[in-house]
Amino acid sequence: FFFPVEKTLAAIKPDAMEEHRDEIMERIQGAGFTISQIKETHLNQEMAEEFYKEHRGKPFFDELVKYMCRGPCLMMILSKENAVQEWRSLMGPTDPTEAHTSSPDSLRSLFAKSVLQNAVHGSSNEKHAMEKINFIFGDIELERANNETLLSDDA
Ligand code: DGI
Repeated sequence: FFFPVEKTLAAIKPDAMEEHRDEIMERIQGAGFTISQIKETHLNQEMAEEFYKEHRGKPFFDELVKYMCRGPCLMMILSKENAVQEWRSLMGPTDPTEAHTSSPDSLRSLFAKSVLQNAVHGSSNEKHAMEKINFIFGDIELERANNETLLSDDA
């Protein structure tokens, strides 16, 4: 059988980066994800607003943006069969109090401090995954395309 590999965008949020980065990375690899791309990104306000544009206008939007800009995030493209859903279940529910009861082994149960400071991010569907991968890693794809153009120009 052939199982198509899916990609999702995952992020370790600034406070968790400082406190739990290595442990979170070990759990990601232990769960069978391939880390296809990885980089540290310190979002500025404009980027964080774009990253979470679906939540613009909600009461927690401003504090969410501020939290995401507090320091660098670790941005990753994770690959696996059914990666979007698999990464969501490894993260656990948005609110850690819910995570503690429904999925005690999840990353948010283990590492989130509150519903806002919840340690990790993951795209909620394949469309968002594509959009956020392009937003965060688009420059890498562009670089590659430019290099290929340069190479074929040389030939
Ligand atoms: O996809 P999730 O990160 O699990 O959750 P989401 O897309 O609904 O919300 C995005 C982020 O916004 C979430 O990780 C933390 C924050 N957030 C969501 N709901 C609340 C919230 N922050 C506060 N303070 N209160 C909320 O009800």
